[in-house]
Order: sequence, then C-alpha cells, then structure tokens
Amino acid sequence: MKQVDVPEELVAAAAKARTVAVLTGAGMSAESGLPTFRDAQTGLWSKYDPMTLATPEAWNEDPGLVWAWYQNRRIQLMAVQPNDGHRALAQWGACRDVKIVTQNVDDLHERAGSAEVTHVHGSLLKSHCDTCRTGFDVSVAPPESERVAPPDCGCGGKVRPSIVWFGEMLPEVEFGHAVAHAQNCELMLLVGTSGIVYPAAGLPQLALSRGATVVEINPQETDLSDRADLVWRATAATALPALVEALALS
Ligand code: BV8
Ligand code: ZN
Repeated sequence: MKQVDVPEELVAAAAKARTVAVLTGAGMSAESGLPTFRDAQTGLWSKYDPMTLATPEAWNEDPGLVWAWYQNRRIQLMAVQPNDGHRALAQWGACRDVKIVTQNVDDLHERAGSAEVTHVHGSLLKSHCDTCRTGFDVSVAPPESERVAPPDCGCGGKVRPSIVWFGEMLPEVEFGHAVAHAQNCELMLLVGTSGIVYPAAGLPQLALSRGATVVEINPQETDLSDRADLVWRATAATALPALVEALALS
C-alpha cells in the first residue's frame, strides 16, 4: 500500500483532542461509487438539475418525477458499499469520542459500523407522508420510467422521501445535536464537502469560534478552505485510514 504522509499537526491535534467532530459531505461516499450531489445525475434524470428536483416546488409540481429520481438513487445506494474512509471513522469512533455529522442522505457510515451518526439532511432510506407525516417503510423498486407515482397515504397525502429539500428547515433535534458537537469538539474534520449548503456549512465557524482546530480533507479547494486551520489535499478513503493508523502508532 502506498505510504500516505499524514500532516504531523493533524496527528498531534487528533491525538490530543478529547472530543472530535467530523462533518462529512458527498465526497465521503465518492470512493464508494456514489456520485456527489451535483453529479448525481444519471440515466433518465441526467437532463434535470438536482438543485431544482430537491425542492418542495418540484414535489408539488411533479411528484412522479421526484419520486422516481429518489427511487433511482436508492437503487444506486443499495448497489454500493462503504469505503475505507467510512471504515476508518468507524474504527476510530470505537475507541475515541468521535461524533459524525453528515450532510449525506446515504447510510454508508452506519453500514461501516459508526454508532453515532447525525444526519442533518435526512435519509434516502426513510419516507413519510407529506401531509400527516406518518412514517412509511417503502420497498425500493427500480423505476421503470422517468415518472413513478408515489404511494398514497390513507389520509389523502402522498408518501415523500424523508430528505430535507432546499428551502426546508433542517430537523430540529438532529441539527441541535450537530450544533452541540460543533460547539463541544476540540477538533473538527471537514471531509468531502464543498461547504456551499447552509446552515450545515456554518458548523465549522461555530467550532472555530469555540477554539477548536478545523482541518479540511478534500482533494479540491472549497468555500471553507481559507477558514480551516489546516488543509490536507487528499481523498477520504486514503486520508482517513492513514490518520487512524498514525494515531494508533502515536
Ligand atoms: C434552510 C438533500 C432555512 C437533497 C440537501 C432560498 C430559500 C431558502 C433557503 C435558501 C435560499 N437560498 C439559500 C438558501 C439556503 C440553502 C442553501 O444553502 N443553498 C445553497 C445552494 C446556497 N439551504 C437550505 O435551503 C437549507 N434549509 O436554509 O432552511 C430556510 C427555510 C426556508 C426559507 C429560508 C431559509 C436546506 C439545505 C438542505 C438541502 N438538501 N440534500 C438530496 O440529497 O436530494 S443538500 C445536498 O447538497 C446534499 O445533501 C449535500 O448536503 C449538499 C451538497 O453538498 P456536499 O455534500 O458538499 O457535496 P458537493 O457535491 O457539493 O461537494 C462534494 C465535495 O466532495 C467537493 O468539495 C469535492 O471536492 C469533494 N470530493 C470529491 N471526491 C472526494 C471528495 N472529498 C474527499 N474524498 C473524495 N474522494
Ligand atoms: Zn398521511
């Protein structure tokens, strides 16, 4: 395996920190083969902009298109596995106080074995009624066409994905936990997020304001890069296992 040089400052900060928060974005799941949010478009839905589909307006206007798009993303998720980055975070969390706050709607952190995962944008695998909010466990079927009518709830409402769409409030309890983790951590890692979507992208500022060390792990520059104390231009599945290994040896 190629030797990965972990920045010494990061090893020192991670070894010293009693509490660690890790904010993950779509780049965390990229090496599992899940396309990031902005290049999530495949097949029948490639002509649609995810930013317009992931909105209440799109749901009200064309529920069949939105429902089929999410069904297709569920099928994509079921076909992939957690990567070494997910597994490294689970291994680290088994022996240290590591809180994962994810913007991702996939369940790859959980499937890798992480116990404490806070989803601030909901979950692809959960659904609820858009009227009475009853939860539904919907079977995932490959959408045969561009539009598939969402299931009806008995109350007259339609079953929607339990995902936070643009313009919707984040779930209060989950975001409350995310804020607490950002305020209480001594080290925050930003892994695989472009830092564009608020209020999640405001969490690193909160950690910094409390004196935490903030480290970005991302192959590209992002909106958060210049605020981070340290930037490591590396991918999740190479950087995180190398960090956890360096910690075990330190
Ligand atoms: C809110 C679910 C309060 C959907 C998502 C007008 C009206 C209302 C609100 C707004 C408005 N204008 C702006 C806003 C705020 C808006 C916002 O921030 N917009 C942005 C675009 C400016 N936010 C909201 O609407 C939020 N709600 O504000 O409520 C409110 C309410 C009413 C009225 C006013 C205010 C709700 C935001 C939640 C949206 N839902 N997800 C779905 O998935 O279908 S967000 C969605 O985008 C994803 O879930 C993800 O969280 C986000 C994408 O961000 P990233 O995860 O960072 O992914 P991205 O592809 O951008 O970047 C990938 C990164 O990975 C890159 O940096 C890349 O370099 C890196 N990478 C690639 N490979 C690797 C890697 N890194 C490591 N390793 C690799 N191998
Ligand atoms: Zn209902």
